Amino acid sequence: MTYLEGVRILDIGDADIVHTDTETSHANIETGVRAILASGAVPVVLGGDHSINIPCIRAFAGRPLHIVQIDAHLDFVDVRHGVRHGHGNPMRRAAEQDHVKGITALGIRNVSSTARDGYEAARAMGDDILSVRQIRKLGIQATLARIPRGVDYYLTIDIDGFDPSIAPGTGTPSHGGFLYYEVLELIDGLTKQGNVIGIDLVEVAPDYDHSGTTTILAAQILLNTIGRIAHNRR
Ligand SMILES: [Mn+2]
Repeated sequence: MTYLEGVRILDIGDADIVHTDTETSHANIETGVRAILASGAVPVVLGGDHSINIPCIRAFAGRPLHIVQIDAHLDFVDVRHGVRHGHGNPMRRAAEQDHVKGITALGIRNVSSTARDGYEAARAMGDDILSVRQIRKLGIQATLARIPRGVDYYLTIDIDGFDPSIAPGTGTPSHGGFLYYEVLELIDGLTKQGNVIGIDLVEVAPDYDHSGTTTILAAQILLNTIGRIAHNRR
């Protein structure tokens, strides 16, 4: 346990991942996130692929929240090749949960994880979807204004939401992504207009980036997110 500017930080270590057994792995993640929530702390969960969001959101059952997703891909696939709990499915699984009151998907672009019917389902289930280009036209403040205020947010950051020029270390890079300050300013605004009660950051694949810049970006955005949560907390 360490203290950073009055913030108590607990590290519960890695969830036990049983390779080839997604369901057991997810159950182990959910147990860990529930333990963090029971302690009164804000879970900050590092992936792993985006499927780890599924047990994280389950762990918040009974706590109404709005999901803010930073991602190149919509991840709203219902079932593909029999897979319901893979990294293309998390937002669909989230939207099915009673405690998830809405989803704002930011940065969605290019060839996606999700086909047309998935986009239609996402919109029908209340997903607000904005591309990087739409956000640049709107500006950060107008983008933030589309997100419900004064509620609890769960922030899920897929590193591929960033541009591959600054985050090449990921499995499905997609050009035309966010730059650092765009995401930081979105997160800064979010922590001022409501409470961020949980975070995951996913899809960092260090082996694909021998320069290490992707992991530094991930650490930088997380450190600054945690700092803003602590600073702007209500
Ligand atoms: Mn994703």
